[in-house]
Amino acid sequence: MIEFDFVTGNQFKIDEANSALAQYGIQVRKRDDIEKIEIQSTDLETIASAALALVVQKVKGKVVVEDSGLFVHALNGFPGPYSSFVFDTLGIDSILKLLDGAKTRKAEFRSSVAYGEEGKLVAVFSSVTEGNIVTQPRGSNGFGFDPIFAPIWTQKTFAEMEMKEKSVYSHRSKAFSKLALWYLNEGSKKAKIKS
Ligand code: ITT
Repeated sequence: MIEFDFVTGNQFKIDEANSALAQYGIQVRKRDDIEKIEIQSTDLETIASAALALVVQKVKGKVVVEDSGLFVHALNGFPGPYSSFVFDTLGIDSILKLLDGAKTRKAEFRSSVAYGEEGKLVAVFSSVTEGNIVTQPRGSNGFGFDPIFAPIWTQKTFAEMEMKEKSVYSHRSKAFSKLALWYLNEGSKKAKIKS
C-alpha cells in the first residue's frame, strides 16, 4: 500500500480521501502534529500550495494538504476560502439567511489538493462539485456545510449520504482521484528515478 501523510486536523477529510484512494492502492495517514498555515487568498490552489510548501519541509516522505470551500453564486462566491471561519463563527444558518429571497441557490464546493516530497511542492489537483443550497438543513452525516448542500444530480444533501455515496460526487474525492491517477502514472516514476 502506498502511503501519503495528510496534514489536516479534520478526520472527515482523512476518511473521504481514503474512501477515494482505496481503489488505487493508496492511503493517507493523518498528521495533526504539524501546523497547516493558511495564507489569505481567494484562490484555493494558492492557499493549498503555500500550506504544502511549509509542511513539506517538516515531513520526510510524501505529503499532501487540502484546502476546500463552499462558493455560493448569489453571494459572489462567499464564504469560499473563508468557509471554515464562517462555519465556526456564524454556522450554516447564516448562509440560509443570506439566501432568503435570492434568485438562485446554486453553489459549488471546491477542493485543491497539493502534493509534495523531498522538501518541494510537486503538483496541485483541483476539482469542483456543483449543486444547490437547500432551504432547510437535512441529514446528520459528514461535516461543515454538508446538511445544506445537494449536488445537482440528486435531491439528497451530502449529510444524507453515507461516505461511499458522498465519494461519488464530492469535490474532495475527485481531487484525490486526480492525484492518485497522476501519482500512479507519473509521480511514482519520478520518485523511482530519483531514488
Ligand atoms: P484543515 O485545514 O485542518 O485541513 P478544515 O476543516 O479547517 O481542516 P479548510 O481550511 O479546507 O479545512 O476549510 C474548509 C471548510 O469548508 C470546512 O471547514 C467546511 O466548513 C467547508 N467544507 C469543505 N469541504 C466540505 C465538505 O465536503 N462538506 C462540508 N463542508 C465542507
